[in-house]
Amino acid sequence: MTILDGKKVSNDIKDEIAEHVKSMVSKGEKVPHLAAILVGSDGASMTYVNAKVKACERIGFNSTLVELPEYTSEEELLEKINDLNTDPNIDGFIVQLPLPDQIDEQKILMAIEPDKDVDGFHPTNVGRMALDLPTFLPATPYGIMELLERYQVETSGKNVVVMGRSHIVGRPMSILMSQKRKAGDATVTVVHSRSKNLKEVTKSADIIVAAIGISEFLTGDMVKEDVVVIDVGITRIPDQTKKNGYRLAGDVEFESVSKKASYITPVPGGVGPMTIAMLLKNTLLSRERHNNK
Ligand code: L34
Repeated sequence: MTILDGKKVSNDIKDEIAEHVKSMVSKGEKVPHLAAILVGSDGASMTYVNAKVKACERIGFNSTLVELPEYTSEEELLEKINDLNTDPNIDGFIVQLPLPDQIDEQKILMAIEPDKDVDGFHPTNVGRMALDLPTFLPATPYGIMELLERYQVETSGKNVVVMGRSHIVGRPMSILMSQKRKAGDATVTVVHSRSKNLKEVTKSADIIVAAIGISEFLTGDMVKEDVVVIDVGITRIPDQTKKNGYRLAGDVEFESVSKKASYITPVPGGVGPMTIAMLLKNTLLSRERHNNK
């Protein structure tokens, strides 16, 4: 069994980007500038956004963190987005999800200028992804593709089962892995909460991408020998033996599934850090595109 070490690979990617930034600086070019909007103070969201800002510092990007209170109105958030859309110093920005209930997420994502949408969530960029046109790939799926590629996991002709159909992970993963591309050319099945005979389907999978958001849902008895498992889930489980009061659990029961797997991502240290690395990669791409305009 080989651990797909997202922590290590994400550090490699960050080092590569940092090198690139150095050369930009030496040529007197502007360095990439990422902004993130965080609405409210959800603990997990704060952790992820802070990690994004810290990663920018580490690799020499400029970053801006816009923190808005939980009670922010949709209109106020749209105003902030407009500011960032029109600010020539910002190459790319994200609005961290989830958003509070008073804000319509779809409306917000559609307000982001596709040219600065380094999350790849705008319908224009989702459409471009589906048509295999150059675009910003959503960071989590992009990170999974990169991880599979760097570990040279064979995907061509393999049976891939994507568990979950979210707009952020499941749906784009199913599209990317069926495309003619690196880590693609797979035969993809999407399962979700209405699927029947789930175990039968997962047992037939060569590769499983678990992105349903139910902790430790996928167990050893649901997979075949030598399966490749990508665990996208990350849930905080209250645990008084931990100093922060919780432990992190994925959608996969690591203990039983890892015994059968040929490759598996851990939680933490798997998909999460890759998400951050690929966001940085998209921001670099955005800067380069702006340079060439
Ligand atoms: N707009 N919202 C937007 N873009 C995104 O790409 C995200 N996502 C998801 C939630 N909302 C978003 C993230 O950033 C999930 N996500 C994310 C990013 C980083 C990590 C996990 C999820 C991460 O770094 N995880 C660490 C553990 C961090 C911890 O201690 O909690 C890991 O090793 O998995």
